Amino acid sequence: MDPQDKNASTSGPLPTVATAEASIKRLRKENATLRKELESLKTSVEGASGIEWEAEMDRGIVYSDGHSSTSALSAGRLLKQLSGLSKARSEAGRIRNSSDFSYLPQPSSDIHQLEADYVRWGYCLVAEAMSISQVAAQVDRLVDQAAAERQMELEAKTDPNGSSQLVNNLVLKGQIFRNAVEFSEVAAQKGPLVDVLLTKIMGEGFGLGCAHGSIVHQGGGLQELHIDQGMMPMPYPPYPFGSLIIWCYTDFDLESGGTYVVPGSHRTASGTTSFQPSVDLLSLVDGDPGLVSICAPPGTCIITDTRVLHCGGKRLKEGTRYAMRCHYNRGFIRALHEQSSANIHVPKDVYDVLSPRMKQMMGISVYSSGQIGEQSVASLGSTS
Ligand SMILES: O=C(O)CCC(=O)C(=O)O
Ligand SMILES: [Fe+2]
Repeated sequence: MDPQDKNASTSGPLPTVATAEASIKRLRKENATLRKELESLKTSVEGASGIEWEAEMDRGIVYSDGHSSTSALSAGRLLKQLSGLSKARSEAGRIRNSSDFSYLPQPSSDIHQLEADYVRWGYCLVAEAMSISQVAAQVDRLVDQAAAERQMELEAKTDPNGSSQLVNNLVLKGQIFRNAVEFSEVAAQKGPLVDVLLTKIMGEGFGLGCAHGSIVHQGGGLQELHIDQGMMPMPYPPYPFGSLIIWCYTDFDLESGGTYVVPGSHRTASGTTSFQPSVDLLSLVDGDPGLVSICAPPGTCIITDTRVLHCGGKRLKEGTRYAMRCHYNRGFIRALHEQSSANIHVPKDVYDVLSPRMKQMMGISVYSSGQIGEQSVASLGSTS
């Protein structure tokens, strides 16, 4: 050992450096102990639930809710608890503007704020996502298309008294809408920011479920409270399957028929999805802040988690609420939605101008975001 350096701040003899062999031996031993510990911590899947194979085989093919052939409607059965509630609350004046609550999402361009709002409340509001002139161009085309569909008596009505109209399959009805659907800055100045957020939510290569124009006149627009992944069999994993986004073309608030939402009804802080087979949905609706109407100026893009309880709001005042609603799904989920038939027939003149991304979003081209699953195992290398 070298003589001790008297200038060193340490006192006493310097430690002896172990030889490489001794270190390797010690680390090998430590490694073996840790591996053993890990093994003992792994719980066996077998026998964990106490359910016997015989009984399970006897039950046959059933989902957890016991309705095999209609399990995709399991959320619907639960939502029956809330049937008529949005109407009753609207008539009783029990729905408040989201702007009454300073802690609820406000329009923002700050990605950290937007992500925080989305995580905490199940939605966020991208400020000035479309400019006023971009909104005007979209509304012009939508109004035109809606009039043509009425004239041909082909319009989709969502209220029996004609107080609203849906213009389905917008991707087939104009480049201006396709540009918005694929977040081009030509149609939406903050489209790229919306794209980044949706990619964070659903992963790369997410697809389009539907894109439609929503036209709501006075007295129209009210829907039953629902979640947008209701067609998925329960129980749900701790993440959303998709995201509905709403491009606000006109003002959103209680009087205008702004979307009703139960902020925070999508998940708990620990990440569990609130919407479970045993959940008391009314207690979710009556929590804090309860049922509110989203307030946002024209040009805002509302991004929602498909697990959050919400519904179309009733327009109380004169005039018309215009919006475009686009539902996106994780890439492996087939691009379809109850209101969309966009992929059943794509006219050749439209097909010819679809961008590669639009085709991918519509499920027309192969979904593959590179290496997936078993294909990528080799690239992981050895873990031992
Ligand atoms: O238009 C709205 O405000 C909400 C619509 C909605 O919830 C839906 O289409 O799933
Ligand atoms: Fe919805």
